[in-house]
Amino acid sequence: TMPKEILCHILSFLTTKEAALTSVLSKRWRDLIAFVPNLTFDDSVFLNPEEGKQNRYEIHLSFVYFVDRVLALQGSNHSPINKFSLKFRTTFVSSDRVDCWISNVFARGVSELEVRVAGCFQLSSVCFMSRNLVTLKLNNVGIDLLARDVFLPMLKNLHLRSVRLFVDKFSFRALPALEELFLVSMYWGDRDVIVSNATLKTLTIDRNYCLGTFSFDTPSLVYFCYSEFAAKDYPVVKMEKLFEARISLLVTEEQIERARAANNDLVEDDVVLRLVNVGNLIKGMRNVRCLNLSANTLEVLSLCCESMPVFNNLKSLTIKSNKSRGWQAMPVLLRNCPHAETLVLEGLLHYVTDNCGDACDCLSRKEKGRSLTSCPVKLLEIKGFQGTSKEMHMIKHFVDYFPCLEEIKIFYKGENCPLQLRDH
Ligand SMILES: *[C@@H]1O[C@H](CO)[C@@H](O)[C@H](O)[C@H]1NC(C)=O
Ligand SMILES: *[C@@H]1O[C@H](CO)[C@@H](O)[C@H](O)[C@H]1NC(C)=O
Ligand SMILES: *[C@@H]1O[C@H](CO)[C@@H](O)[C@H](O)[C@H]1NC(C)=O
Ligand SMILES: CC(=O)N[C@H]1CO[C@H](CO)[C@@H](O)[C@@H]1O
Repeated sequence: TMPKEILCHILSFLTTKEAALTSVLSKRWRDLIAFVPNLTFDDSVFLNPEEGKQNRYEIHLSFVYFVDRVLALQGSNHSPINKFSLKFRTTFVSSDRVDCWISNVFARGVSELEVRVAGCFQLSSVCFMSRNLVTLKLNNVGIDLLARDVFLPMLKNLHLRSVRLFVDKFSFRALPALEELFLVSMYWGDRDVIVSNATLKTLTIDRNYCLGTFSFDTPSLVYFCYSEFAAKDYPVVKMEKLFEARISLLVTEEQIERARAANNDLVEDDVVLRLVNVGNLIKGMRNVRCLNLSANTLEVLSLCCESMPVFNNLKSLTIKSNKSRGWQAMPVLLRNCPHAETLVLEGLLHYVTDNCGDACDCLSRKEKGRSLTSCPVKLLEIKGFQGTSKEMHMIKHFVDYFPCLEEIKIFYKGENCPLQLRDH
């Protein structure tokens, strides 16, 4: 028979309920549940809606008792624990009970904690006090937190999704080992958000609600993913070590209209000013090597052409196109990437504007293709090709004007392999 460690390892892949069910099989398996180092409790296993019993009070309570029992069993065996994951939607779990469970696993040196709740749940600050915790993932909880309650000296990964943080003055300073931070669907109101940490390497900001400013004092940041409505401004952006950035601004149709109508008189316009300030974010990213911009972002950058930095380290540029978004900023962007080697265009069709003629052949121009002739791109990848003659003309134009082009890869819409082009 298999050694105990291997059996426990296998059990770690199951949710704890399934693991506990296996304990029905034999006394040996039953004893093993006490030693499983990764615990995943998910009440959907208990509240199975198919059986129409999700409303029965005992069923809800049985989840709570089950967690209690497994933890008690493990505690009395002094077994080590790596991971504790708790997912529930029942409203029969009290905040005190969850605190007890968390304290229990913290005392046993757990390194990963995940709490995911459907609905509202108020968590105490207990989960921000652990000497051993390396990964903390919170989803859909509210926490009242004082900066002095934060003690996570080992924490490397922090994922906060829909977490309502009520803090006096939260800064990530209290997390000296932090390397990875996810801020998703957070509600910041009109506060100014500052992400400041010398050790942070990976930062993902996704669909937060933030009307104030965003600052990034993150000198070690390597990967930055930003998918967000424009903040009021970006007063500090320090990302000197940035390797890859994916910027996907969220904009409303109204913002696009105001941006297109904008002229110098309108810079008082708050909406336009926000979009102009996106330039401050882009400026801070000037050392990036791989830059990936969405169609909205490229459109917004048409308001930031004046402040566009020179991307001296940039080797690879990816642009997603959309037929209702313009390429107005494309010429200045290409001119400001003096060492780009790869250009990936995810779609070619775009909204025609005055200046795109500097890059493509939408409008006939005297100085046709001007911005391409200084661009050292060697590899051009075109994705989502639809085979229209407009696209064909554009590709021919690129071939004519990019002076260093060595290779073109064209991918048909929905295909992962490039088209095989025959030599003529
Ligand atoms: C158990 O948890 C640890 C710590 O989070 C993790 O490194 C490991 O891969 C997990 N093992 C399994 C089988 O899920
Ligand atoms: C660019 O980013 C989008 C999502 O943000 C992703 O789907 C795409 O694969 C990225 N492209 C490259 C070349 O990294
Ligand atoms: C293009 O942009 C419009 C408007 O934002 C959006 O509805 C549409 O899904 C986008 N198309 C693609 C292919 O991304
Ligand atoms: C800038 C900043 O707040 N840095 C914090 C995050 O990481 C370092 C690691 O040494 C801490 O010392 C800082 O408090």
